[in-house]
Amino acid sequence: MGYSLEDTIVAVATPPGVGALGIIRLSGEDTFEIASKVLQRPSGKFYFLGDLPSHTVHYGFLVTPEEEERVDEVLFVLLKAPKSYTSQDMVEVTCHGGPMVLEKGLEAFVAAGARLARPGEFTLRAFLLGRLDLTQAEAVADLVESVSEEGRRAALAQLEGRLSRRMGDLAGALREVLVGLEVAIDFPEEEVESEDPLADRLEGVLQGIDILMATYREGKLCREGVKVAIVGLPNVGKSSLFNALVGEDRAIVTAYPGTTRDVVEARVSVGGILFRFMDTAGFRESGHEAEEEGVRRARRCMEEGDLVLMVLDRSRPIQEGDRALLKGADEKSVVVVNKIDLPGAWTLGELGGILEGRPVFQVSAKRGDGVDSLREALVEMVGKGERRAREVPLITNVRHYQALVRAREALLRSLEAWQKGLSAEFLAADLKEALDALGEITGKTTPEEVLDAIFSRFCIGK
Ligand SMILES: Nc1nc2c(ncn2[C@@H]2O[C@H](COP(=O)(O)OP(=O)(O)OP(=O)(O)O)[C@@H](O)[C@H]2O)c(=O)[nH]1
Ligand SMILES: [Mg+2]
Repeated sequence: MGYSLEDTIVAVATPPGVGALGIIRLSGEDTFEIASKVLQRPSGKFYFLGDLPSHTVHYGFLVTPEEEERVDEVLFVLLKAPKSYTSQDMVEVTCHGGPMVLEKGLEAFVAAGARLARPGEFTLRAFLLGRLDLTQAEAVADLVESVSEEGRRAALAQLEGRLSRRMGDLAGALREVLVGLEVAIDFPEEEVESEDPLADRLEGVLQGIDILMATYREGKLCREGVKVAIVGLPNVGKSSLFNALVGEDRAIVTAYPGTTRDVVEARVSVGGILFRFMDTAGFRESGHEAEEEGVRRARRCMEEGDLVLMVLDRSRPIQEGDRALLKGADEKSVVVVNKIDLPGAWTLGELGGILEGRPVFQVSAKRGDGVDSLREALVEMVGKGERRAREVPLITNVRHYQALVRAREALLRSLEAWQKGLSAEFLAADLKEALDALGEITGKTTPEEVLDAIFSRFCIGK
């Protein structure tokens, strides 16, 4: 991605397809000049946008620049630099939302001298011109893509700069320590700061980083939704449970083992949290190619799940396969004993130590008994509430998390160097590395490839 800010870019900012309205936006130094070749007053005279006051709405026609053929009847807003999304001169034209209108409108702007924008290029400009830092730019994409109430809230908080401020505080504290050290390096004969304040300050920053890192699991779940894999042997009632949890007849249920093969996903919002329930193929060796692939997918789904519902059938004796599954249970596993409406073939007591304190729910997926409590327990397990009291911004993004990990490691090294009595140069090098890692989060020191990867994720027009 080139970082040219000079040319004027244009894109349709609304989704493709038919809609009531469609918006074409432009940004760049020549925005007003270009738009003045395309936007006409109802009288047929061209507007001269440079003379219009900023942040005002105007009515007219979008025309082709040469033939002056009318393309659409429009309203447009002009935003003069620096008070715009990109902080350049911008125009946003509201057209009727049909693909033909928008395509022809876009062509008119290109014929008048604009260039088609690349994905994320408007937001990239806002970042390069310093109106947004990188966490805020990423929050724009997260906000647009947010799939749950919690995800939207976290993205907006990040867009408003809560994470940026936190990072600024941490970096500021580190920089102070570094300045002190540099003085010690340049003037070795002067009294070096006594041990405690420096170690204390480093510990303080470390603690700040730890607090942020602790929010990552929850942050990630807010942003991406909670993946709940439903697994177990064939015919135990996984698809029935899936349908009951989703509240819809989505997956095929039959009395024949081996019914489900593909992973079936359904998204449901419960208590502001997005759950992504995944129904999977029952674990067994069938010798049947499609089913075995289904089982491989089920295993992958179980590994990737944030929560795993291990389903057992209480109406038939426990199988070796059930035991094997339960032995693999870990802190993300929940045991679901199904078909409690039928006479039981075994009791929980018989499973003994195998459950190792894992939560167990007894349900009848067919009749719906116990399904609501299971759903509520899942919300509980994702664990919200705690954080709100603390008012700590959420880390929702793996890139931020990994940078925090690196900053933390560098800080631990510098602390160790200090305790070993190594010279100030050693400490300073590690501290600089920690600062760089923090700077990558906000975009101060982010390598170009990383920026490319971030902005290419955006849609065109954003
Ligand atoms: N009585 C009773 N029958 C159930 C219950 N849950 C599921 N079943 C029945 O058990 C059979 C299998 O149900 P499915 O939901 O298809 O089971 P599955 O685990 O998805 O099976 P596969 O996809 O083959 O692995 C069907 O005949 C269901 O009607 C239940 O709670 N009570
Ligand atoms: Mg099934």
